[in-house]
Amino acid sequence: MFPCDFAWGAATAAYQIEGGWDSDNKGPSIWDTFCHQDKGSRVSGGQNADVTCSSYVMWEKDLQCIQQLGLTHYRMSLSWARLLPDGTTKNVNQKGVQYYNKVINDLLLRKVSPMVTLYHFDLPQALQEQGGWKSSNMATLFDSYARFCFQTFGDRVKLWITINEPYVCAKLGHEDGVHAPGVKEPGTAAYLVGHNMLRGHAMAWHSYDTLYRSKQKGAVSIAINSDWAEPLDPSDAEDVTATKRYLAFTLGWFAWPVFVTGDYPEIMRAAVDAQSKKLGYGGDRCRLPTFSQDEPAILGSADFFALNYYTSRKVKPRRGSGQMLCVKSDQDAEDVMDPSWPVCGVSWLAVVPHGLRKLLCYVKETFNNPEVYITENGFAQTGPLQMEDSERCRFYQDTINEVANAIGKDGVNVRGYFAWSLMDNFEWADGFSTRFGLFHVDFSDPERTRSIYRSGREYAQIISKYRSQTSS
Ligand code: GBH
Repeated sequence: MFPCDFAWGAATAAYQIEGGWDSDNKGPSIWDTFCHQDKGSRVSGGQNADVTCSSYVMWEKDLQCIQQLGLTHYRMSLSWARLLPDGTTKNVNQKGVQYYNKVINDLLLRKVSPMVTLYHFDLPQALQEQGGWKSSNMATLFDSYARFCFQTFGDRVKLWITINEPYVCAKLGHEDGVHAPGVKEPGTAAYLVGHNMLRGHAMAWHSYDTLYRSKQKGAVSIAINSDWAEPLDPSDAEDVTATKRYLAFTLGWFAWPVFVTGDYPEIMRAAVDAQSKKLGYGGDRCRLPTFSQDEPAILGSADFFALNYYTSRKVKPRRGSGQMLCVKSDQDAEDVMDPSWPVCGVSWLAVVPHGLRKLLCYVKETFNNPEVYITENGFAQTGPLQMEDSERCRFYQDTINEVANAIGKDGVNVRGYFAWSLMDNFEWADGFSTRFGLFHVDFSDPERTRSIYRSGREYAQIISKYRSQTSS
């Protein structure tokens, strides 16, 4: 039921695992700045990822973990500011190039294929100072960085993700201000940032398509995060419409332009425009931008669908606070959890494995049956350390079963699954208190010793079971 070349992976991101934040000429990123500013008040416990798992100096330990799990693929991200300290290709940091060359070569030597994300939240601070993602020319700067990476690593890397979760960067980074760069400009900045990220992504995809594809024969996409959502009361027409709006503002915001029309979902644009009008905000269309015909097309700018799924919601229309200018208020949907869903670790993560199967079916129907990689999915642990994490074992069994059914029974073209995460790491605003790893990392130990959780052994067994079925 899993194809023989199915990608069995685990994922990480540079800022969350590397450390070495100022080693060997690396430039600071917006996450370095965010964690260091205001006496560390931005992140839980004043923590930062200056050292974190120390993968910049302990990569071999990660490689051992990868091998112990029997992964066929490893999803990692490149630190833009490690490669290009001021963000531009005028100044290349050879130490950074050497580091990623070693990682990629070590993986290939062990027959593990890298999937490489160019951008996972960590913009070079130098580019933030020129306006960051709010500024229109970030798109071309990103394109130059992407070309540099294709040129430098593309002879060996065949799976690329341009940008991880533009939704999170746009909304948590520029509306809620709980992620770097900590901008709080509700109702305007998030749409602008999302827009420039889509433009940058499309430019990079076209660069790959015209300059590298024929030689390198890889595939490029953008990783989009979305909850699965269902109407709270399926017989209530308002709940049904609110659910459509909910999905239009999460998955649709980024997937619709790339896979369906080259523009934002109509439901989304109509909602933003109506709200703008109601609040007297400068007439139609001025908050949610439009794409220019003179730039590389957004439509068709992905070779597969990259989906990050963590949880599900039940949806009804929003009550009150319709007077606020913000994404939530445009979206006009209130989301709740079903009381029967267990919540793991963090408060937002209701454990709903069957939601993944439904979301996969929705992706198949809505986006014309694309190849899908589940680029992230995971289960968090907080509080006392539990090495015998039977709930997470159960979670991986159930989830992978749902993926098997999506493939076998629903005919979804799922090509791979990446667990988040290979190891415990710096969980953004939550710091180290939230543990997503298949390996535990002891952050009080200078050696940053990695130890496998029971769920890591479980995942390794699942992989080996399915691989032996398909290879015989
Ligand atoms: C992913 O985002 C990230 O790509 C990854 O780096 C991260 O470590 C992983 O998830 C685990 O969190 O606190 O109520 O505002 C997942 C998508 C969107 C999930 C924002 C958490 C915050 C909800 N995330 N959401 S809330």
